[in-house]
Amino acid sequence: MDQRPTVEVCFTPNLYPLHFDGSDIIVIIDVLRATTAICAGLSNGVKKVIPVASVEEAIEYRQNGFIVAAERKGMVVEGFDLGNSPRSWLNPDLVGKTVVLTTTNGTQAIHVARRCQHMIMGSLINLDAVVQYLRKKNKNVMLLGSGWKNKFCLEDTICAGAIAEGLLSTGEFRSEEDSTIASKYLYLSARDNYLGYLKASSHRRRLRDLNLNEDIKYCLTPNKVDVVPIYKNGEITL
Ligand code: 3SL
Repeated sequence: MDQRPTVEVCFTPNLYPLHFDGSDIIVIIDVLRATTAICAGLSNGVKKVIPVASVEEAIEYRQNGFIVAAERKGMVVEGFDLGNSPRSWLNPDLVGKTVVLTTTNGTQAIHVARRCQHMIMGSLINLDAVVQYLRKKNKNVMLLGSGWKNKFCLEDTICAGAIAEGLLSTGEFRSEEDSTIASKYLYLSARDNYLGYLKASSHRRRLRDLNLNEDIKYCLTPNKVDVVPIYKNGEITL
């Protein structure tokens, strides 16, 4: 029997119960833009991130004096300090601070998987760091795309495919699911030009319409940072 650990892809949070079979490590992926913002912020000195699923919870934290980032429909929710533009998370004022975060999809995916044994944040900007981390752990991995309101999305799937390919190409991991094969092939056709490949994708169009092209470029640039954010007891730290 093949004893190698598995790496599998789950496209969206609502499919999580169907795919979850006790995988040891869950990698949450929200390339545009939640997990990218978390990686950018923590690598820039943010102390910890507290992800919350609802704006109501975020309001409670704000009332208790926390810095709170809240995004809905791609925009900063009125009355909040910041949203999930990764570039705004590079602000030196955030160094050493705790930031509470709620977003349309990324923090929902974290919420869905919150009871797993071990959860980390993946994106294109920390791609190689995640692959190295998972190789060292040598455990069964599930790559969970955040999607858009539980619909399939291309950029998270491509990132999942990149991580899967990084592990499978070592020969140390195996996969059985068609979702993993599909993600891998999407990644292989996109890897030479993520920006061009994703030109017509729904999320890229949505953010472009909000004049967030610079964010898109940032999020689609692989290996800008060398960190692996880890979720434990409701908090994300390095
Ligand atoms: O859902 C999320 O986590 C987002 O990052 C959505 S958006 O990029 O702000 O549209």
